[in-house]
Amino acid sequence: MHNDTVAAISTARGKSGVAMIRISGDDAFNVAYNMFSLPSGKKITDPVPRKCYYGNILRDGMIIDDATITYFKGPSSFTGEDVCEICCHGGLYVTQAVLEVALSSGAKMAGAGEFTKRAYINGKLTLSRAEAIGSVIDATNDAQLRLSTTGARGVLTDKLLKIRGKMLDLITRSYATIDYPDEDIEDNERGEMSRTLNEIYSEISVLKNSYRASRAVNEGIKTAIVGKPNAGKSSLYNALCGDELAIVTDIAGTTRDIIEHTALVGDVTLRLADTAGIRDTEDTVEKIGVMRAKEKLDASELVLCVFDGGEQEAAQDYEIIESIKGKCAVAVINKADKERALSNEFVAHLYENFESVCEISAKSADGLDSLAAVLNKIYELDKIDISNDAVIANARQLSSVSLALDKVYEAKCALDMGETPDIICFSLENALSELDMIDARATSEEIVSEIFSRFCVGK
Ligand SMILES: Nc1nc2c(ncn2[C@@H]2O[C@H](COP(=O)(O)OP(=O)(O)OP(=O)(O)O)[C@@H](O)[C@H]2O)c(=O)[nH]1
Ligand SMILES: [Mg+2]
Repeated sequence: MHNDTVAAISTARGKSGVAMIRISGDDAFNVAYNMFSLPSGKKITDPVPRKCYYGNILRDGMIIDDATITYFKGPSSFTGEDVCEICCHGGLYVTQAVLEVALSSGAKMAGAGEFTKRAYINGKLTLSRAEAIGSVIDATNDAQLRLSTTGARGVLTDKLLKIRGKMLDLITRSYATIDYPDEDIEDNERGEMSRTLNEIYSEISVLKNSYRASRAVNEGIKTAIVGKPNAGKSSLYNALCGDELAIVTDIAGTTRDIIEHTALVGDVTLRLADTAGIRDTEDTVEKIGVMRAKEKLDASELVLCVFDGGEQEAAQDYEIIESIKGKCAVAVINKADKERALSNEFVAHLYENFESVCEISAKSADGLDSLAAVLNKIYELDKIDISNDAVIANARQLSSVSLALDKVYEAKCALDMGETPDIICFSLENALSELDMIDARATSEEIVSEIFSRFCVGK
């Protein structure tokens, strides 16, 4: 179905030492053969797969660049088809020229994500692995890279296969009883099935719950840093971002505009916003800043509420605590390098009102590791090893896993209520097909196309 031959530049556009043009399909070798010759001028007629040859790229018989070429004979290639990879010089013009020679030699231009889509269609990759490869490319920090690499290695796929095996086994056992309708499921068989069902239920629950952690890593958490003026919000923002992005002075009311940046704290990606110190003010510009700070607080998923540990608490501190009610918020007692002037009573109040309290010095960066540990705990990254554990990586996978869990629950209830095996099987089969959507044993062409269209051309 997909054996037409396609080509694209697989490396990023821009000047670089080397660029790679990938050609995949039945005619990959013919296309490459037409445009490539060895330094002696000879053609390669019978290439050794996976061996890299050096030579020249020819356009109408003229050398336009020197390059290497590697032939991967299908199915032992990324796409599962015959593939030729040409590495030429990485100038914008030369790369485009080499691609155009491939296109004029019979290849078609590959669409977005086409190579990965072909790999998926040819059974080289499951859908969740293909998605994870996309995330490896998109990763902007170490936690995202570790999480995506785990998915790309097939850890989720393997976990799903194991759960699938247990479900199939249960279905087979239930069918065995259906074949002998006069016989009910025996008590010991019912007990055994119930144990397996509970196991399946808890394994799928763990997967479902892992989405909280993976979302914190991949998508990031909208976070507002709030507090009264001079508490050290901008200093904390700079410390977390690892750069002096926000202006810090000892003048109360320094920050007015919202400044936003992404920072990795622990394994959590924070989409951080530094805001104006919240207080009553007559200054027109600061007033707007305070209003924006309050709006940002309302719109954020997580609030880092900064208190100046070196000063006695003020009425504003209590007001700010009131405004975070109902939100996920961490109290950050700053300026730990100074003598503590906050009252014990106030600190106790913080413990009552916040998810967690940590003490730091934004100036010296002391205590930031405890803030990282608090965030890992809130987003359950203390329970999951993103370098090794199977996790649900996106909303599509979450939806399938949630529906599968509901169906397993239905099967559990049916079994507990002494229902007949066909009813239990019905729920289990539904659960199985929901679970199968994740690795696309049963996903529609439309969903598959939508997933791969998010990839760049050349991937
Ligand atoms: N000793 C000490 N001083 C700090 C610490 N963090 C911030 N400061 C000082 O506190 C003052 C205010 O810091 P900022 O980071 O500008 O405070 P802010 O909360 O952003 O202030 P506004 O933008 O005015 O609301 C500056 O003089 C900082 O150097 C700290 O951990 N220890
Ligand atoms: Mg500030």
